[in-house]
Amino acid sequence: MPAMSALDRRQFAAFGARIMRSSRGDTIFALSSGHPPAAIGVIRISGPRARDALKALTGKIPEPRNAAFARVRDPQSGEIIDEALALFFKAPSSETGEDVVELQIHGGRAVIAATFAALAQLEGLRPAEPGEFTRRAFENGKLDLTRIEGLADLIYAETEAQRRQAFRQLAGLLGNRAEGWRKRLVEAMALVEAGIDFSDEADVASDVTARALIAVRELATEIESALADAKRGERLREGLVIAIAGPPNAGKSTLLNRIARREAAIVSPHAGTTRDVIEVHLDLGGYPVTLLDTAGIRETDDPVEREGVARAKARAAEADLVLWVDEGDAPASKTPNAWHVRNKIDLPGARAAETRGEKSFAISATTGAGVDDLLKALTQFAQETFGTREPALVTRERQRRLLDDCADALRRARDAQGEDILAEELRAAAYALGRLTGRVDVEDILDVIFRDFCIGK
Ligand SMILES: Nc1nc2c(ncn2[C@@H]2O[C@H](COP(=O)(O)OP(=O)(O)OP(=O)(O)O)[C@@H](O)[C@H]2O)c(=O)[nH]1
Ligand SMILES: [Mg+2]
Repeated sequence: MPAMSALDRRQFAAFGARIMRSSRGDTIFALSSGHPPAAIGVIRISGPRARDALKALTGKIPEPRNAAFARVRDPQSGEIIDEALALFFKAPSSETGEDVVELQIHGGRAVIAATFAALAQLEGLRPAEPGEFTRRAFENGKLDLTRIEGLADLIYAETEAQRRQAFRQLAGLLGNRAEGWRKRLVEAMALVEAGIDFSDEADVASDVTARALIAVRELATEIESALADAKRGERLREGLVIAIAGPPNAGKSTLLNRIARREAAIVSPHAGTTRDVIEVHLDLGGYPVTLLDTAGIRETDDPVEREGVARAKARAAEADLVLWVDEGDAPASKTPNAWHVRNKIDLPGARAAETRGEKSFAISATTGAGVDDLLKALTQFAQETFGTREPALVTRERQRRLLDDCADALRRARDAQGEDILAEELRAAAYALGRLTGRVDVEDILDVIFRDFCIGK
């Protein structure tokens, strides 16, 4: 290896310092509640000096998990900053697995600033970096990666269905399944390894290998069926996309505004008003929906409008559903996932709705006639997309990729020629599951299992 240059060394030292800074030795603090001002502000402190910090600021340590009234003082001047509720959680029974203090103070900017300043004076304390509390919870084995993803989704959940899905993930729906799969996989690996050990006794070897292969087939089937879910978990996280498209001046923007109950898009009698794609977020019966208003589709020489039309077509092509709005009863656009919405039925001469094979609606975006029926049908569409089957296990692309890797390795294991290759594919499968939860070092587990296996056998 070539010698390090001075620059390399400096970078290396800086890297080391960063690692040291984020090391477990530090005690961190942060405002865990929302932006001030608010009635209450919750400051969390985590780390080996959390207890000392509480003592320094309030002069007392309440019984673990019991709330106590406390006066928060500046430790240098002794001046009272605020009156608070203090809680102490003793390691490892805390959110992060370390000693944790929660101070509930008044949520004013100056109160929080003064408390932060008091904490920063204390030795060994520093403000937390984003996500650092959760990171410590992970490092201390409190939460695996799938639960952390559930936690993040719970914080960002906007609708009931999203909240339920996020909560299931936080409670360990996928994490527990993956852990169970990994244990069975490790058992199969132990069998294969035993087969290799007994390779001079042919019947014993083929018997244990056959048992391992049965387990591999079962696992492959279960993981494949978890993956065959039409990606509804990911879709629920992201929400359904419904695009309003159609010729210019059909009343697309008027319809969007009526459904959104606000003037999100500009409406005008000029054809070609909407250029950019306008998005509004809706909660339809608990399901998240992004409704798009797009430029009226027509041939045009105006370069800006042409770009708008190109965007409209692209977004409509990617949408889960297109509402094709026009003024006649021309069939919906060729897209298979389009519903036909005939608008302006309030105008004299407009004919009554005609029912056809496809979904078809007759509305007036201006008066609102027929819009409730359209919304009911959209809600039902969302329900059918998300809600009819059992909850999805996979809710993120990352999880799907790793389960795909695992299933691929299991399929290769199934067809492997020879125990060595079989063992290697099972190791790859276990590695993918280990990365999914992030909780275990696969190699460590193997060492333990094999040691036990040899002693026990
Ligand atoms: N009578 C009647 N007029 C409507 C109705 N819906 C929209 N309009 C009118 O039709 C005109 C065009 O409406 P917009 O909502 O801007 O139409 P658009 O489809 O978004 O048009 P572009 O953005 O140009 O493609 C406006 O003058 C609206 O007031 C309706 O249901 N009844
Ligand atoms: Mg428009």
